[in-house]
Order: sequence, then structure tokens, then C-alpha cells
Amino acid sequence: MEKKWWHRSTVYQIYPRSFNDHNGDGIGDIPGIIEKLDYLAFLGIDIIWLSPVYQSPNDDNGYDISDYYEIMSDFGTMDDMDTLIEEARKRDINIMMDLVINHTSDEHPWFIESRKSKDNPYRDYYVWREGSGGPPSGITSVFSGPAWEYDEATGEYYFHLFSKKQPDLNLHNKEVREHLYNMMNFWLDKGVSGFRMDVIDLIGKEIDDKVLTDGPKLHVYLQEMNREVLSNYPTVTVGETPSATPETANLYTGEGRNELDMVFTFQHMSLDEVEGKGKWALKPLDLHDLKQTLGKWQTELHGKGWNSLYWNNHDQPRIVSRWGHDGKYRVESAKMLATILHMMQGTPYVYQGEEIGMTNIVFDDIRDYRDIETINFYNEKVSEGIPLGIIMKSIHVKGRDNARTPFQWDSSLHGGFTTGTPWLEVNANHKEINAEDALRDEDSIFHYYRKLIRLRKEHDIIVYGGYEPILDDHPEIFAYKRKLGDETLVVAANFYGNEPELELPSDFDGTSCELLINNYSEAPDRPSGLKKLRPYEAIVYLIK
Ligand code: TEU
Ligand code: CA
Repeated sequence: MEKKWWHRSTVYQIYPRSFNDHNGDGIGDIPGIIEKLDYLAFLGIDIIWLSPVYQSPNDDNGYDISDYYEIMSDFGTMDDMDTLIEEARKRDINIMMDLVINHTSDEHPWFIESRKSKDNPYRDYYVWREGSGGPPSGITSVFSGPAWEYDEATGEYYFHLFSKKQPDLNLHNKEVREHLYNMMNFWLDKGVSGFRMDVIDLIGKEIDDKVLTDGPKLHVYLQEMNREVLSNYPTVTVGETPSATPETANLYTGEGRNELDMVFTFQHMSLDEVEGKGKWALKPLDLHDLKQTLGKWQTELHGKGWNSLYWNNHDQPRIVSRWGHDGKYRVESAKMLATILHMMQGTPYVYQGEEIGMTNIVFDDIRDYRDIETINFYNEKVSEGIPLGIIMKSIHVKGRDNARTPFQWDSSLHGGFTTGTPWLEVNANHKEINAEDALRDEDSIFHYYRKLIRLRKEHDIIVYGGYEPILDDHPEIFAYKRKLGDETLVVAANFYGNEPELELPSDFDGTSCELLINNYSEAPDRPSGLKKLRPYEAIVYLIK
């Protein structure tokens, strides 16, 4: 497989609204990001994935774009954006823009035109259908309720898989695709390095056949986009593909396919929900499922496609609260989870705050939440008569605002995020969990992430080694080895708070045996010396 620079890179995701507020209006902004570039460079990341900064009425925090060529005024100006690109470049950091082309805002000029009349030149830019005594079909929105909205002006319905202020574009229209390619060229010409493509698995949808993801034209359009845009620049791209399986991941990312560089799997993210019932139906994680799922992506993409590795993003709860222990073992478990992920093959993504072990938020009052998905879910369930306790429990565990509370920079008021009133409350635990303290403490989660990021740069085996599970049936331990040439990497992690015994084969001891990283201060210097794992212990050996 051809080697690429981003094979050994780590991506850092910034959710601009919650990262750093420069002007004190309570909303994070681009000048705020610029201020923190040195922090990111010190962490060692190579790429920033910037969640949308385009002009938007903010129904879905920027994922509803009304102008692809302007910067949201809350975030700053195009000059600020140019400065960000330039300042990042000085630090060898690439910027990956969020590309949201499955839908626009209903305030985008195309949609304003499109809804005017059935023969408007922009009519076909979106998906319009006649009703049949109600919505044209039973498809529901990801954000609750029907995916169809009736529009008075022409008496037809338009399709929106997300909020009704996010009408779906009709990518089957060649003109639409050409506009989008021009827009992508505009950003690449400015010096951004690529795109994270929002729900890109939807762009080939065939509504009338009820096909949403993986439509027959999906890969045709991606290859066209690659030909028209991506192949003309040295880009790095990642597709957000909730429907992807290892098989389709190889279609998107396989060598010679000329589509995308990598995609995000969602298969591990749905392991703690009741199958078929959606994200809010809670179920405890079974470690076997996680090992099996992540392992399958490791082996099935090896030598063919390329993985993205992530625990967190702006849509998911905080991993240390989700599958770690956000009380007594917060530090150990955050490091353990990071170890499992960062020693795998693929490009790791760190979501802002993950590197200091930020945790979920619990608001008792729905009015403290800002996320449209959460609020719509709440209203729908209340109207169905579901008890409040059950609704709030799901929100506390899975709500997207868990990941969106402002970054905790220090222990001062509002965690140093803003001098004003934050748009979403800062977690009160910023007094104990914040970047300032983390930077000062050499044993912090932050310094551990720094080391993991550096190890990937130093060791080919982390980047290209083959993957084999070990102790696969163990109910509490997640362990695997990687192999490259005559090197073996052994990774062992205790996923829980007990102290399970284990025995690793002595042929792992090799002639030279290096303890690469671990999250407890004292540890045996070779695998055969490891007799048990302490709570949430993780350890990695390199054997030659
Ligand atoms: O998310 C797409 C997506 O698949 C969502 O269903 C996601 O799984 C959900 O938010 C989980 O609760 C992308 C963006 O990441 C998200 O922030 C946007 O709201 C959405 O697209 C619409 O643009
Ligand atoms: Ca601001």
C-alpha cells in the first residue's frame, strides 16, 4: 500500500462554538482558535478538523449553511479565517474543513428561490414531492418527526433528513454538484488541506425507492468529485459514513478507487444502544462486542483501505464518562481508552477536551440544553407521555451537549473559556479538570496523549503493523498484538476497575523488550512479568 503522510498524523477536532472565546460574547471564535494554536502544536497534532464555520442561522450549530463562501459572524471574518490557515501552516498544522453538502439551511438563497414556485430554476436543487393526504412517505427525521415538511407556497413537501431548517439538496442535479465542486475549489485555493464530509453516505439517496444511504450513484459521485476537485490538490479527506461496513469502507478508501482517504465507522458507537431502537435506547456495553467490532475493522481494512480511529466527536458523549470511569479512575481510564485506540492502525482523531479527560454534563432542566436533537427528542417523548426521569436519563447519557460544553482552559470563572456568559454552561468540574493544570502535571492525560501522538510518528509498527487479538474471550481485558517485520507490539488494557490476572505468552519477551507506554508508574519490564492488571491499567511493549 502506498504510504501517505496522514498515515502517521493525528487529527484534532475543534467545535468552534465551544473552543475559545476571544471577544467575550460567550461564543468561541476563530481568533480564539488562533490563540490556542501553540497549545495544539505542543500536543503534537498535524491536522485540525474544523466543524463548520460558514454563515449559518445556527439551527444545528453551523451544520445548516446559508452561505458556503462567508464566515459566520459569531466566529469572525474571512480575514480571521485566512489568518488561521496561515498561522496553522507556520506550525505545520493542516486545516480540514467540514463539508456539509447533503443539505443547506432553508435560508440559503438556493432554497429561498426553490420554494417560490414549481418552475423556479432552483426548484430541482432540493427534493420536492406531492403529498398524498399527508407526507409523501413515512421516512422520519434523525431529529424526530417526519422528514417531510409541507410548504404553503406551492402546496408540496420538501425532504429534510435532519431539521426542517436543513432541506436536503438534490445531488442528482448536475448543476448542484458543479456548484459544490466550485465551492470546494474555493476553499482548497485558500490553502485548506481537505474536508471532513458530513453524512456523505447519503448523497446518492433515491427517495422514492426509500434508499437513503449507499444509493446506486454514491460512488459514482464521489469518483466524480475526486476527479473534478480532490485529485487536483494534495488533499486529505474523511467521510462521515454512519452506514459504513468494512466492505463499503474499502469501496470508499481502497487503493485505486479514487474516492476518499478514510471514513468514520459508527459500528462501535452503536454498541451501547438497543439494536434498531436508535441512540436513546440505552444498553450496557459488552466488551466482547467492542473487541470484535474494532478488531474486524482492523483486519478487514489492513493493506486495502484506511481506518479512522475515534472515541469522541461533537455528536457523541464523552468517552471517559461513557466507557471509562469518570470518578475515581478518571485519569487511569482516560489513558487506558486512549492507549487501546492509538495503538491501532488508522488515523486517530482527538476531540477537543478529550486530551484533558473532560466528562459528560448533567443538567436537570431541559432549558439548559441547546442541542436541537436533544430538545426535539425531549418534546416528542414528553408528548408521548414517557416519564421525565427516563427521558432525562437518556439525555444525560447520550445527549450531544455532553461533548459541547465549553473547553475547560483553567480553574477560573467559566473555565477561562469566556469573560462573558457562555452560550452553553461550562461544566462545574473545570476547577479540577482543566488544561492549565494538565500542562503543569507531567502525569496528566494531556501529556499521555502527547506521548501517544509522538509514538505513532516514531514507530512504523504502530502505523503499518498487522493486527491480531489476544485473550479474545477475556471478559475484562482488551489486548492485541501488532506485527511488522521482526517486531511485535503487545497492547494489554484492563477495561474495568477489578484486578484480573493474565498470562501473556513468554515468546513475547524477545531479545529486546521495551516498555513503550503505561498508565501506572511502576510496571514489569517484560510481558511475562505481567501477572495481573490494576484498575484500568494499560501497557504497551515493543519486542524485537
Ligand atoms: O451527523 C450525522 C449523523 O449521522 C447524526 O445522525 C449523528 O449520528 C447524530 O447527531 C447522533 O446523535 C452530522 C453532524 O456530525 C451532526 O452534528 C449534524 O447534526 C448532522 O450531520 C446534520 O448535518
Ligand atoms: Ca466570541
